[in-house]
Amino acid sequence: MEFSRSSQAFAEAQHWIPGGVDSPARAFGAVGCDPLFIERAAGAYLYDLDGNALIDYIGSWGPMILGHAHPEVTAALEKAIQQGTSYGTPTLLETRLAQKVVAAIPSIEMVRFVNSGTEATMSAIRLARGFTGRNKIVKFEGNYHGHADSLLVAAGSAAATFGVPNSPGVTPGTSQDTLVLPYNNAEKLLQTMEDVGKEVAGIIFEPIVGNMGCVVATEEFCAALREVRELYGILLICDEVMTGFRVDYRGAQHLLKIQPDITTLGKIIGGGLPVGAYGGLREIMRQILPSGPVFQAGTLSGNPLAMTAGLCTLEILEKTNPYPYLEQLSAELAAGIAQAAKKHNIPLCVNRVGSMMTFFFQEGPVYDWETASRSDTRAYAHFFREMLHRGIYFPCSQFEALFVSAAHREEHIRETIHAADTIFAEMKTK
Ligand code: KE4
Repeated sequence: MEFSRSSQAFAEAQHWIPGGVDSPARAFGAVGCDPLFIERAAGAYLYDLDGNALIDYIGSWGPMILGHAHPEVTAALEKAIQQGTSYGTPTLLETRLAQKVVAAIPSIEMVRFVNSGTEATMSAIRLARGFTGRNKIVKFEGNYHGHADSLLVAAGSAAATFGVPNSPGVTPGTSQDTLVLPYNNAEKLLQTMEDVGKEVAGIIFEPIVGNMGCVVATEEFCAALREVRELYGILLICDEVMTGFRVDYRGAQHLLKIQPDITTLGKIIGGGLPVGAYGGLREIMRQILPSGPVFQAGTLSGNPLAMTAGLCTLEILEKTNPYPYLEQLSAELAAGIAQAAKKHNIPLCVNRVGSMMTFFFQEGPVYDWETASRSDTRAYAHFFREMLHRGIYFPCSQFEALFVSAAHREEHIRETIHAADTIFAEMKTK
């Protein structure tokens, strides 16, 4: 496959936009080639500037569970745009989408819409601090919650030492209020909260991690989260920006049977337009301005086009219930690629929940950042480039999840497994 027009576009973009991209995740930095510039998308396909059709397993990093340019979503947006694009006023659309989110996720009694997952998690943390009057928060290694300062923090030097900035521009003053612990380590969490639990406003976690690659919270870890919540009055902030409406219509919290105080959402609830949300128990959410003192605002929050795309997407998910189909197709993809790797003696560990999965290039198991980071990222980069040349668009990092959409069909799965098989056969000989 030829990608020269994307490379030319990338060279031009780098003159005007830092790194040539508006988000580093799409820069292909970890896979050793230029990013593709996409002209349009439909169903399971992306179409790049060079006219290549690529089977898309990113789906805009999660939102496109129905596939691209779903006719009903497109039609709803074409109708909505005739009414204008933004009013800066309340609209019924926001109430309707709020009612849908509340109906789907029992732990959410009220919800506030914002414009990104970052805004959702940033606001959720401020709310937890405002509600409890405490300053500290806890996050976990390998979990990503967007780029708010207090979340761009690496683990401190010692267990009880609070975090250190992991980006220039984040101050020690900010990061000292964030404690970073190993994910899926119940003992460490319980032990550390014994010392500092009473200072902690909230614990934010991905219930099924997408951002170190796919890793699921263990029952023991979920039990420890529930325990420290009860023992120390810490709020649980379940970050379902990626998993919300992805792994189940009722979220990962339904699968893991965990009852958070605050849930953050994004991606699918915007149907591909910029929407984030945070929601939770009424007594907590009422603390948000103007019903309460915790400040949060946004010019385009609840934008009518974004609400329309989100509403239509959730309506289609409710009406068609694609989850059994997604499970069947995703299981076939995971098993087929795992079988091909085994046949060619390529070390591969597959973690999957529903239509979200990661192929780790290692024997496994992968259950936290330390084990995920043992993956052979060079082998993954080679696999990614070879898949791309076969017209298959996988995540451009070993430490991301891939997604199957309701627009994928058996033939796409078969083509992808066959491509992986041919690549593994070549890799074995190297
Ligand atoms: P955004 O600010 O990118 O909308 O959402 C931040 C966020 C929060 N929480 C979770 C669990 C997330 O996965 C994300 C964003 N996910 C990444 C992909 N791993 C977005 C891709 C990108 O940054 O371009």
